[in-house]
Amino acid sequence: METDVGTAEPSREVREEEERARLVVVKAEPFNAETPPEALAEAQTPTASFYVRSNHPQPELPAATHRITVGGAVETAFTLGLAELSRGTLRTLTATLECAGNGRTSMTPLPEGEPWMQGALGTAVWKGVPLAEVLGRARLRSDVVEVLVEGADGQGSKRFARSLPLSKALHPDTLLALEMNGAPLTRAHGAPVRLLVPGWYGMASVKWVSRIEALTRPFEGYYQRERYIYDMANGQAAEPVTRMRVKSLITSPEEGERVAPGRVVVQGMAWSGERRVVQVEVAVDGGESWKPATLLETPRPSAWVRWAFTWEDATAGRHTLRARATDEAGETQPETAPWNRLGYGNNAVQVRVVNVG
Ligand SMILES: Nc1nc2c(c(=O)[nH]1)N[C@H]1C(S)=C(S)[C@@H](COP(=O)(O)O)O[C@H]1N2
Ligand SMILES: [Mo]
Repeated sequence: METDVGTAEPSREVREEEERARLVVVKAEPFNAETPPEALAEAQTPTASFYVRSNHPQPELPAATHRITVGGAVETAFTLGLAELSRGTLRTLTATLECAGNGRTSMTPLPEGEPWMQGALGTAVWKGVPLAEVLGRARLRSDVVEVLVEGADGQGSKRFARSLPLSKALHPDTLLALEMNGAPLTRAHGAPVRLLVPGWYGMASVKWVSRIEALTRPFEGYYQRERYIYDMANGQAAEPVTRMRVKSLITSPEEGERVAPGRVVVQGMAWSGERRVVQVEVAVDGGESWKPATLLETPRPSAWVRWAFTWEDATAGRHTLRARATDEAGETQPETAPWNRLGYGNNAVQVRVVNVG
């Protein structure tokens, strides 16, 4: 059969070009890019606009032949192909991913690391098989404490690998994800299979999964012990970065936008790890005059909730807007997040400047 160039599917290179065109590039190689502000205003982030965070060049794994090695402290070690994995119990869920370094550029003094503003964030619908199902087949030994999941990127000790405590590894929402937003994963997001750990900062959701190992001792690897830790640089032992802290963002009006005086609808989203957000408040023009916003959806665990606030009497001039979320455990966003050497977990209240008139 002849190939009709005019109607052929765009090549992978062309698709990747398009993908990059819709992102705010932070670094070209390895590719790191933010979700653009207009995409953050959508309830679900389109895959082509979803932020990409990679510590190494993206591996290209052939879906047809890729196999995951499952071993360690298990009764039955085996390898698993993608066709076989996809015959497991498929689960679909909506989850927000935020990079632990999101918002790093507003920490003072500026920590080392990728200069993320607020766009290392997105919400997608994920489909996959619970990691617990695969671990069940392997039958974990009774002395297992953690489960290690390794990607196919990075060399030697810098191979991207992360462990999860057993309880999180066995949680039914922790998935070996095959699909994102109703389509097979793209290479940038971990094709053909990634881990999805709802409620935790993005580093836990290992892309390009190649190996799963049951451990009887805590994992000491580079991306577990040297990175993704809250190092307060005060001589105290560093704490691991885990769940996403309670946070909200304003998506409309956009930064520096000019709006008409009178009634202005302020919109945004809020999330808090595996917890539900119960309240979002908005303050206009500094001070402590916080007023409740309306949640536009029933809050769900592990996914952001959209909210709106009507600013009734906006007068001409420059104004500031702030949003502040509180979760079901009573945790509220701080004015300033605790500074740490690697600049993680910045969930401080943001200031949005708007011009009225
Ligand atoms: N194999 C592998 N998995 C990885 C990473 C990586 O560098 N290599 N980066 C992690 C980090 S820090 C984040 S925030 C998320 C980002 O996922 P995304 O690129 O699909 O948005 O992937 C995580 N999984
Ligand atoms: Mo990240």
